[in-house]
Amino acid sequence: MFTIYTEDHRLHNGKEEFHRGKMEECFECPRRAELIIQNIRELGWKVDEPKRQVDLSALYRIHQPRYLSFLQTVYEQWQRVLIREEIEEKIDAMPHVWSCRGLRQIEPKNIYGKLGYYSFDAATPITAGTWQAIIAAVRTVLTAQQFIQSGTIASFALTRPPGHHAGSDFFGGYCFCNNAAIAAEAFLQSGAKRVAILDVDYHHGNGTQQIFYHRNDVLFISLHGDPAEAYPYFLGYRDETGEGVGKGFNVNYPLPLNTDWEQYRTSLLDALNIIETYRPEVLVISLGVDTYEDDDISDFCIAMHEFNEMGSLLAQMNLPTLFVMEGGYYEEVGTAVTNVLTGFDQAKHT
Ligand code: SP5
Ligand code: ZN
Repeated sequence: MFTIYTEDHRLHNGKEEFHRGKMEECFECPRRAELIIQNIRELGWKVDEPKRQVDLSALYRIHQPRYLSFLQTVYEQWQRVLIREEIEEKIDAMPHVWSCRGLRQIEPKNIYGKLGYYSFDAATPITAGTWQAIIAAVRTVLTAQQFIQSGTIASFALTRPPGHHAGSDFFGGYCFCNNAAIAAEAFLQSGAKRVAILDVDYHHGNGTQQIFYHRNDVLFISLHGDPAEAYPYFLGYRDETGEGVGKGFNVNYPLPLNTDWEQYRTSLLDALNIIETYRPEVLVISLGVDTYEDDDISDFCIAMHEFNEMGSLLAQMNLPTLFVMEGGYYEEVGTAVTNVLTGFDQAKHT
């Protein structure tokens, strides 16, 4: 499968995240993408760099301008605070306070206040090169999108940082800009009338849902750990079906802990039926492989070889398909990804 990749993802290099009551080494690290590209290179697939001159207007349609300016400048502001407070250690920017029920939603001037205002967790550190990596990921997904637009049947955007937890004006869950949503918007900009996004990451795509909740030109379907039990907890229930003209165009499959492939497959087939009825012109897959049985932060039980069948079921939709990398936190992450993509390719050729 034709892959778009750039080493610029390495510029986003968080040190620690808040996990189980203390700071632990980041799960979302450059090594993840390196493991994946290594597997892809071993298979001899064509790999291109993202195009430099790609049109970024879809990025500005999906995310609020003031949120994007915040992302672009936050690390400089953070650095100034560290210098003023005479801290020499290079510390990543990270929120520690949030607004909740009963509190106000006003953007504070203070950097700690701003970090909390634009985020929902303390697992998504911002480093010196984070903004550059974010833009590199957006260029990556938009380059892959362009290839599909011009007739390539499928492509894989090896994006890092991932995107599906990022909303129009918030970051979290290792995500800053919603690569899959930006690609969907770009398809619409270039003439598509209906786009479907299917999110198979273990975690609910809360950002993607928020972005398209009031719209009917993007159908969003997510299969994920039940929010009553699983991160990100505060969205992803079955009764969230969209609002206004978006009613019926958001579909959630909250699944119990320890869901295995047989159970997963049943919901996936149901989701694929809904997509078929919607008749989209393109399919965007938020490809998280953290549903694997040995993933370090998730609780599903999909075996490595079962990812091939996932890919072949997706191919049976017979749609131009853009795969966008999301989660997956274990040594064999590259094998899981190439199993999905190989399953897809093989089904296409038979
Ligand atoms: C893109 C993506 O996959 N983001 C996921 C972010 C999850 N971060 C918090 C993980 C909390 C893990 N809880 C441990 C439960 C292990 N049974
Ligand atoms: Zn995930």
